[in-house]
Amino acid sequence: MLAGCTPWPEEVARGYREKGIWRGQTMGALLADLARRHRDSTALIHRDRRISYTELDAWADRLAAGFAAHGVARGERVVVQLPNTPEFIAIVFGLSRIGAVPVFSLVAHRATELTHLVRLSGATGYVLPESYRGVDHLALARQLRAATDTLRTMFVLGDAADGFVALSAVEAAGDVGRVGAGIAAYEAPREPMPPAADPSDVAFFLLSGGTTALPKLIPRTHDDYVYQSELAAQVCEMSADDVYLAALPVEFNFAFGCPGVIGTLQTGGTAVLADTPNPLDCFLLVERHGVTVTAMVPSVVALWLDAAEWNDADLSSLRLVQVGGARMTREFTARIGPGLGCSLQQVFGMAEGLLCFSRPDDPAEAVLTTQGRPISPADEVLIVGPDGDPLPGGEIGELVTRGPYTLRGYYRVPEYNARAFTPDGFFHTGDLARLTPAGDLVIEGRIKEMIIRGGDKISAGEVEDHLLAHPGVTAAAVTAVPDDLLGERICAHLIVDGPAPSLAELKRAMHARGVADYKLPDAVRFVTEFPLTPLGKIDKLALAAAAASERKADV
Ligand code: OOB
Repeated sequence: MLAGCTPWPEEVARGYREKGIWRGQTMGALLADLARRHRDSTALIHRDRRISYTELDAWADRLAAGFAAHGVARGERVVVQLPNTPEFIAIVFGLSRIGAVPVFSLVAHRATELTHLVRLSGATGYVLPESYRGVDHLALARQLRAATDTLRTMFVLGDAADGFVALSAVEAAGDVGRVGAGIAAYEAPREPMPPAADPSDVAFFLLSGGTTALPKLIPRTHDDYVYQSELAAQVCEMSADDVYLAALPVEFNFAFGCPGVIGTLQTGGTAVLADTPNPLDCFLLVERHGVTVTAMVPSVVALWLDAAEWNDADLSSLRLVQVGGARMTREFTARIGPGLGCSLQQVFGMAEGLLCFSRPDDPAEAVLTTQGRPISPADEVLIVGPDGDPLPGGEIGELVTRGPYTLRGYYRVPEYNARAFTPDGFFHTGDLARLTPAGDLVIEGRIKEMIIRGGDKISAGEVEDHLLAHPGVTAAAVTAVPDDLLGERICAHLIVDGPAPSLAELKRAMHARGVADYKLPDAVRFVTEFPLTPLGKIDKLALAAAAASERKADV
């Protein structure tokens, strides 16, 4: 396994293989297999483009050979930052075929986050859009190259500019170069590809929602991901007739493989890639392509529900809407099925692994009020107290888990891993949960310092660090405050020396530092001292409660 990653213990891995949980298939080989089975069926739709399984496979091959021809070697990391496009999918498969490891960056990431990702991963390559939503990504990339040491090649989706390699040139190099494991190889055998990746090795890195200052890298192996997305598709009863809408960004685990695009392909279905999750864009796609399944975060569902009330789009093809990523009230979940005319599936998930789904035949009340059960019988889930000991049934405690698709360690952070994992490999999720008598999981809160703003996860510590860099700010604490639309918003509690900066000033300064916009604080309060817990730590619960009560008083 790639150095810096923590493998599953040998005997555990052997058990997973013997039980057929891990099939020994790489993502690249999976696509070749799917192309053999589903040939001319439509794999991907984006705007007016339709890409068949055969085409996707041949495309991944050309990219694989092209990346290899451009010096991308097995085991090397390549940061991939692209909007929802077929290129994203083809590139991930292509890189995987040569054993290179994509690092999934969010499109919203800016210089600060990208610099961190390149440094932490030691990436030699970076795939980026030319520009996206008014942001000049070429300029960002130049800044990134100057700030980091390892980046060798920057691949751009768009026209070639000085210092960049156009993806079209990568493909062209692949066309005349080597062709590998895909079915194209059988039709046109040429030079052999570099040795294929090992199924137990890392296929790509996902990003953690972030509880520490900056995101950590989550190694996902071929074995574990091929299993996860296939199983998720089974639980969702997916078939070749299903049309999945990737309304959320595909770099988000939910839309990529829960079952997402990958699970849809594994059952021979069609994945439609949306440019935005906005209801008006997505309703057109549902109508046009007969979408049957989609996945959303609660704040997006809220927009869909409002829009569905006055919009007369025909959503009758929808059969299942998966909703997860943040907490929902029963009042809210009860609106989803009737409002969209389909079944609701609650999902508790994390990029780190564990997925819990409610099942189609669960009692209606359980679907409305719980996050269901782990998708794999091999998932182990415990609710533990502060001392780490399992709590009696029904009590609220921290959710810890291990299993065949849950990581055993983040990349290159051994000290952090020593705290986040028990010696026997259970991962501390930082989520507070309980189990119902029927065995369903209910998320009750979290102990990790994370804010869930709409679909975005923000680490309090990271925002605090940026605020502390502002002149005059002597202490900063960041908490969530409840919000009707987004679930939570970001509140900065500051102690300042001198004149208090305005919220707009703080936001401008953070933006100028190259921080992604979704992390900018929504509110600021100034205090003269922080309340402390009995252990002498900043009492964030008290701060959040004070902010919430002031907000109520304002209304
Ligand atoms: C998904 O993944 P991440 O990695 O962005 O965030 C994981 C965290 C969890 O630890 C939990 O704090 C929160 O998001 N979360 C939920 C939730 N689902 C996730 N909190 C309450 N209720 C839920 N249903 O968010 C993710 C990944 C795959 C599928 C779905 C969601």
